[in-house]
Amino acid sequence: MQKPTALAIRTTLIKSPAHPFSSPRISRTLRSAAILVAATSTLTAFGATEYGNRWQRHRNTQTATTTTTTATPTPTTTTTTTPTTTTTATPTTTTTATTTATASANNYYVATTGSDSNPGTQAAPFRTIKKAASVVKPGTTVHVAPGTYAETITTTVNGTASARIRYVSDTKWGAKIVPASTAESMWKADGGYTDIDGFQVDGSGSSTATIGMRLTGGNSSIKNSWVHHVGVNAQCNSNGGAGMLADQGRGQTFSNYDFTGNTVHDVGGSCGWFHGIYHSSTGTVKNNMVYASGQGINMGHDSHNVKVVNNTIFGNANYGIWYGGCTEAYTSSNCPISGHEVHNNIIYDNGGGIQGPIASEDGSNSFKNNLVYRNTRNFDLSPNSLNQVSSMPSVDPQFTNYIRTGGGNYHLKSTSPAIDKGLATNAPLIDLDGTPRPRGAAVDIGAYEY
Ligand SMILES: [Ca+2]
Repeated sequence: MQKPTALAIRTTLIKSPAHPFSSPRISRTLRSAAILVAATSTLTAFGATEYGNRWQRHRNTQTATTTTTTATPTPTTTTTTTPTTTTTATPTTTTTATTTATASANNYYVATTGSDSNPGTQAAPFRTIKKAASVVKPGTTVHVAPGTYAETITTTVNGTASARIRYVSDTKWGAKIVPASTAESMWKADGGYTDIDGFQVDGSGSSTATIGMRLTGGNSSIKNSWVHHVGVNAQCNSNGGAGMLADQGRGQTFSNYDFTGNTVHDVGGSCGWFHGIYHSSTGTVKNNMVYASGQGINMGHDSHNVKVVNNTIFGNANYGIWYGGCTEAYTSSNCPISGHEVHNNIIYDNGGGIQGPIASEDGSNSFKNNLVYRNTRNFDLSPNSLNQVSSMPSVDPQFTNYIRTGGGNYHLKSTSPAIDKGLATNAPLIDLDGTPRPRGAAVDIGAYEY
């Protein structure tokens, strides 16, 4: 083995808190377990063990500590329109499938005034999302009325490509999920072809819920949701956590997850084992705002071909965007960190900017038109990846009212250098407010189009 350089050692230490699956033996065992367990539909029990093991080998490099961030919890878009029936939000296959499903769907309704002995109609709704999830079929839409739902939700029924299952908060952020048990995940979507749209998840009432929403069934999405204060009371250790998480990657049974239009903040305090959005498979991360968390957007485990586009990421204790995961469990020949497209993102005022692996990285990841500014280190990338960087000058993006801990206004000022400087390729067709994109001469950088 080549003797590591000082730079390699330094970077390994920096990335290690977020770095999963260091052992090939553990990883292979977990892969086998994943396939077996998925086949028997008992992923719930599998989740905690797998997730915990990911970080086990890196405990010795952990340096951050847990703190409780006291950010203002209400983002600027609270009063915007209901996203649930708008199918133009995501220019991916998800949108098309959702439209098809809606046209042929049966519908169930859930409200805090309902009862699980009701038939689940609009006139006589269920009381719990859990009850609705037990009766859905491919093509079903579950409409959830505003109110607080103290539930630990596991959804297991699979939709299909042409008949997705949708869980919709009929008022954006109006249906609020709060912890009801000591479960690791507050909402775990094990069924595939599932869309979760417009919910609020508030984990502040639990010290054991370390994942807000988790997708494991493949071909699924979380859209337009607000996940906050997850893991802020948890121990900062290698068990880690995330506001939103997509599991199952290369060589495993399921893939293709989309995170679009979400606001995620206060996940894990300053703990480097916690992530706003953690993606370990294929898919997209677009139009999200992620802040005041341990890390911002993390593509670990077996992530590859993830399109991370038009996100606004600020004020996270560690990296804004981190990618990698295979560098120790695999060699570059069987698990290159490949095909990531990190474009049009604002990465501002984080502990680090964009960081990736030194080895096992084939130069196919691209980092274009990102505005990376005022991070402790803006770029911490391998030579292969640095060759793929085409970024804006490192200048102030000029938010309307920047507050590091949240509660500011993260739209662009008219003089912002981010305006009209994004790439059109893979850019979402609307912005985080639902405004059509592009507006003006070209796509802007960040989650909001000026
Ligand atoms: Ca524009």
